[in-house]
Amino acid sequence: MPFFFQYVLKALLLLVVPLLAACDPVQSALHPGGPSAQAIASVWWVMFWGSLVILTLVMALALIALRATPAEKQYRPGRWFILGGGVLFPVVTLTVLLIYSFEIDYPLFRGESEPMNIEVTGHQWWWEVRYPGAGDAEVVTANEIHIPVGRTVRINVRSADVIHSFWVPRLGGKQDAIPGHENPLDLHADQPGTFRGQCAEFCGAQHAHMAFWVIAEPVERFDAWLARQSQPVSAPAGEAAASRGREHFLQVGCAECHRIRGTAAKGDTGPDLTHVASRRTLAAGTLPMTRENLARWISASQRIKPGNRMEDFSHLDDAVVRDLAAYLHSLE
Ligand code: HEC
Ligand SMILES: [Cu+2]
Repeated sequence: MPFFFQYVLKALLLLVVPLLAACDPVQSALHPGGPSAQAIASVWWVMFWGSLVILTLVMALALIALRATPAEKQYRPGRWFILGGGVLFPVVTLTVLLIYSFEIDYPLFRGESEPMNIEVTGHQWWWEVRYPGAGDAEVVTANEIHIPVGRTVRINVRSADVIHSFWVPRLGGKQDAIPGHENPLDLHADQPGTFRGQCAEFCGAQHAHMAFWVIAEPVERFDAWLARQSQPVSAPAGEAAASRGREHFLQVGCAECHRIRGTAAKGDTGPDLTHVASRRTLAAGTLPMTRENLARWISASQRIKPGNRMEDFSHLDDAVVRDLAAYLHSLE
């Protein structure tokens, strides 16, 4: 009995994890923020209550069987009982649930005729976000997707290396990012809000640090954001540290991997840093965006996110790192 007790205790402890996780709805599929997530959540609840009812029924029958007296155990159920419970019941239940989930799922893939397009590319281990536009009007950012409230947005999901999976639980289902292939996913937010997303397909060492944010805002705010993001940077005004940082950026090798529109930095293997300081986080949700964290990231990126594809710069002088951080922090 104490043995059995241990298992029960462990099972209860395991149950606490999802219960606690559900306290923070920032990334919960059960707190939908738009119609497709709403549809998915209703399927989830129907399946949940359906299986709970069936489980209770089966457990009750098992309990009755266990407690049967020897005389009662002689009872043999008739053929109809077996056929009804073993064949008819599952076939009918599963068919009904199948048709119901098709009914709900189908509209999720039909989409709107003229959605707004955003290209999202998964990289080990960050997300590139591109708002197509002609020439300089093209906006490129990373790990943060702004969308207008009340409009359907088509995310064209791609990958630059391995298979990733794009998932914003509060806004919709998952879509795989497959190399050499483009998969669409329509998102729609009913209300302004900030929704966390996460890579949902194991893609290597730093898979867990491959998060992103979707920020749904009223159309005017979204338009203002997009207009600002499409601007190249101008020479840093004010602080001398920032101007020095700008020089370092071009000299120590950052520009080989990063683009800063309006400067000679044109690399494209790392995130576009043109407006890096306007983002909420650094390195795909790993650190909050602050000037101190920019410095920490530059000098210790391989300690903070081991194995990530940014070269190690731990050899840089503290003063250089501080200047670089001052410069990047001025890029709003
Ligand atoms: C070999 C290519 C490479 C070089 C050189 C490089 N980076 Fe990076 N950098 C990356 C990659 C890749 C990432 C994304 C890392 C991740 O999140 O997994 C990144 C991320 C960053 C980020 C976070 C951006 C964001 O939005 O999350 C900053 C800031 C940054 N690098 C600054 C620098 C600075 C400053 C230098 C020069 C001292 C530099 N990088 C040199 C490849 C590079
Ligand atoms: Cu991934």
